[in-house]
Amino acid sequence: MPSQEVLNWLRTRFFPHIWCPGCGHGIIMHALLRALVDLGKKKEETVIASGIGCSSRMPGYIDACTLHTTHGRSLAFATGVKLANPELTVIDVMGDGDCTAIGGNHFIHACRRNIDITAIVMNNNIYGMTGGQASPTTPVGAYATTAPYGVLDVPFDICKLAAGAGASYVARATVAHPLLIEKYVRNAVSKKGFAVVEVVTHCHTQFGRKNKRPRPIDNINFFKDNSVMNNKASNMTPEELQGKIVIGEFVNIELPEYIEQYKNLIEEVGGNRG
Ligand SMILES: Cc1ncc(C[n+]2csc(CCOP(=O)(O)OP(=O)(O)O)c2C)c(N)n1
Ligand code: SF4
Ligand SMILES: [Mg+2]
Repeated sequence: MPSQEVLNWLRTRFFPHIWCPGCGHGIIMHALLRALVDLGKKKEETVIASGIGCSSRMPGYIDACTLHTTHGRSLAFATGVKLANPELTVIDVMGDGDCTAIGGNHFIHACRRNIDITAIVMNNNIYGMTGGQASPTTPVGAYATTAPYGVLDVPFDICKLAAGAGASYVARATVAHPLLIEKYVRNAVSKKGFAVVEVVTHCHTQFGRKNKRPRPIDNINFFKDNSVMNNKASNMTPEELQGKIVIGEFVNIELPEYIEQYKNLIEEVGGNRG
């Protein structure tokens, strides 16, 4: 049962929510709210943006300053909000389709820009909302409505993508590790720079029923049985890591933050003009 402090962050007037019973997205929302409560954040200073998708319905249920934007474009909205008022805590919640397919370009450029925003990517390996089409993170061989004989395309590793594109914080947990999600979200929100938390989650309705994990618990057990912490993974061979989900913090570095650089530039250019 959520604490009263967490319940205060919910727009219960919009319940029942649209998520299928047992959908992983609710576990992530709870962990996010616990992290915000822990950090002592204020609703009026916290912005939660999203695109479109089952995952992207999350801001509708959170009693903060929320934006439900267009599919794949939420990072552009979040960037605008943060630039307009850098004092705000800005969090962008996205699905794997939202973030790495239609929004892939926004994502990599937000990483390299290093603006102080937290991106939470809810990776259920599928387009849940639209009926189970394959996404850029659907594993090779998995079944989807657009891949009735199994997917051929090699999936993106979201954390490697974010690290390669220059994000200053990158971590991964699964919905079988809710305390890790909470911890990584706390660290990400506290980070000055672009921070990415990938949460491996399940869509038992669209992905699970085609891939032998039709019940929520099948997926939680799968994540528990197949996750490996990154310090342990670093001593494993590629063969041993086959099919494993490596979890942990991958990047946690200090880099020049975009708004601070922007402010410096304005001062410099303004000074030269005089
Ligand atoms: C411009 C645009 N293209 C396509 C869609 C249709 N659409 C809505 S949600 C979605 C995919 C959602 O998948 P994901 O982001 O992984 O979220 P999930 O539902 O799995 O949580 C798509 C393709 C749209 N709404 N707008
Ligand atoms: S369709 Fe999938 S992602 Fe969407 S609410 Fe149901 S279980 Fe969750
Ligand atoms: Mg998805």
